[in-house]
Amino acid sequence: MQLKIISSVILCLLLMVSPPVTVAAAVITPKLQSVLDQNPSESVSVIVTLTTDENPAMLARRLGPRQRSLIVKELKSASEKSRKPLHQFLSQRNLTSVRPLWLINGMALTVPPELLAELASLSYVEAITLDEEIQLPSNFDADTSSAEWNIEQTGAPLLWQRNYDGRGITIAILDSGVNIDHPDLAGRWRGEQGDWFDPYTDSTAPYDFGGYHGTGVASVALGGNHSGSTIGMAPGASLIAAKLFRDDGTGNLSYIIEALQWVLSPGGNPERAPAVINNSWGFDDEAGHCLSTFGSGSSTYHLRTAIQTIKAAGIFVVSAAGNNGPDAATSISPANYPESFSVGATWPDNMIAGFSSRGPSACPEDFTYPDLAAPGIAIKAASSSSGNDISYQNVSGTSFSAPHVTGAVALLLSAANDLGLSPDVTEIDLALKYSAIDFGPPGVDDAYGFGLLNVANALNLIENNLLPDIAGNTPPSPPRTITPTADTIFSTSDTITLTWEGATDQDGDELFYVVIVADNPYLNNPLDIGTSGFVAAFFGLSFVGMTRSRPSGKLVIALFVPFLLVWVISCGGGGSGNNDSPQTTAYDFSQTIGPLSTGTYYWKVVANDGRGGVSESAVLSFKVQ
Ligand SMILES: [Ca+2]
Ligand SMILES: [Ca+2]
Ligand SMILES: [Ca+2]
Repeated sequence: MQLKIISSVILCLLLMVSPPVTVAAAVITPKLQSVLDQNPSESVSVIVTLTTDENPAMLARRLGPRQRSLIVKELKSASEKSRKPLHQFLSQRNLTSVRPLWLINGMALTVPPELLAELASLSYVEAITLDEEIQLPSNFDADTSSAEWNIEQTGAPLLWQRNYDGRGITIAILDSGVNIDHPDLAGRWRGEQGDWFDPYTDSTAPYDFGGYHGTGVASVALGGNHSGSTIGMAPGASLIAAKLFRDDGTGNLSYIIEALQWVLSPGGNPERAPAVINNSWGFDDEAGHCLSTFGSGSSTYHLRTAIQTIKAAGIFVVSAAGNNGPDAATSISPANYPESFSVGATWPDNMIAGFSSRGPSACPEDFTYPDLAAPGIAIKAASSSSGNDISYQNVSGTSFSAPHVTGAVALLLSAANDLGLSPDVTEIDLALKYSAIDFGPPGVDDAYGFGLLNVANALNLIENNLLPDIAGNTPPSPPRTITPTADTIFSTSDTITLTWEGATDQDGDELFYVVIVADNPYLNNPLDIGTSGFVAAFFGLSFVGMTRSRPSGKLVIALFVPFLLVWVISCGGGGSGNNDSPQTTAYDFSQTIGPLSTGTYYWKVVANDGRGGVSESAVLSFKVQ
């Protein structure tokens, strides 16, 4: 029996007091706490989030991408309402300099340390996290080999020949800024009110600074041919941009959240949201971590909520996979969120770059990492901060791989418009993956993901209705968690066996199961349940191996088994005769974990049919005393 359970989520929460469901003390994240411990008398910049009945990503999913304006309206009004008592509390203490973050139902502010405990005790405060700083990635190198090979490699010119060049599609570049007057970007700027967003200085006109990172990234997505060769994927697309970093190259999470808010509603108008956003940045210094929870010493879980909400509103999210390779499990956030489309970097000869971050993803449920590879070494890119300065640099890094995919998405959407098709974000995602050219180990792997980007092949899948049959795919039935349940109490020396009844899939798809165990009901920061101690309760039955190559991942029990049940028969008490009707507890799968320290634990099982169909069990809990 080959069971692959590779855990990469770092276990920290066991050391924390677990927040019980109903107790309303807010969480101060470990990272914030350590800052406070180091500088106990200094004011600190934080993000405060507020309790809510419906988390923003859930709200966005409920309303769906066709109701983007309503999503924005409801997020704003829900957040405004929940912020009210906090505003009051703060103004009584003369703290009025706050920035609302409706996308995550919170606000950003700088607070004196003595106020933190008081804030944390407010019943409507959900969490107080450090407003973390992030550095602009610097990916430039001095390589001077020739350039536009990279665009050719993706098959983009084949779409241009058919007049599909991204026209009518808006790309948002979230980066260091952008020089819209560079001759290769001139004419792309959409230029409506609110198309430029600079949360730091409220500058009114777009510009770039320093290494011209954003200008380079934008030029790979949609640059032109001023120098005699086309340097961008979708030269007909429109550009809008947000400046995520100050001119010194630092940025803070709260401003990134504000920029993501802007994505949903540029200039206050959700109708003008871009079709695709490019994130050539990430928490590089926390490679191998899934920054979506309170754990891992990080507070960046708000970023996950923001990205989830944008994706649910129908916006395609592309993220650079990071430059932390070649070691395994070097994924970074936000690229390693399942909602992000992550892109690794290749050489001109299609070899994966050594620096390109490798899977498996640190985030549970992120099926592949990276999703795709695209050229990322010796890329010719525009390079100037303002004005029509015709400068170029040859640059390297996954920062420049990502915009190949961003431009490809614009190309596919513009082609689809012309063809009278309207693929949604999931279909674009599938088209890119299933048309990729396989390199490295056969099938999906941890270096190339599905393979090398080929946008002409991707269009072929969309145009000829060759996408994996997602429309016709039925998600699996939910797995049914069986034991343990809320009234089960274990001791700290017990190993604990979780059992569940497998899901069924109408289409006969093989199913993968992900077991998630955490010490909080939100299942944030799942425990590392390790590679040992797995017990499958199957007797005398053979496994059918996985039929697809897939990077083994995280808390995944990647099993494909014939449907089978183990009947635990408890015979009724005494009496004559042997006709006791069996009391049955049926389960197909089990997973042994522990021992665990005292606390209440929550767990669920996710079934995935590998074709976009996912179903989740109910969440059960148990206690360890
Ligand atoms: Ca992904
Ligand atoms: Ca491969
Ligand atoms: Ca299915």
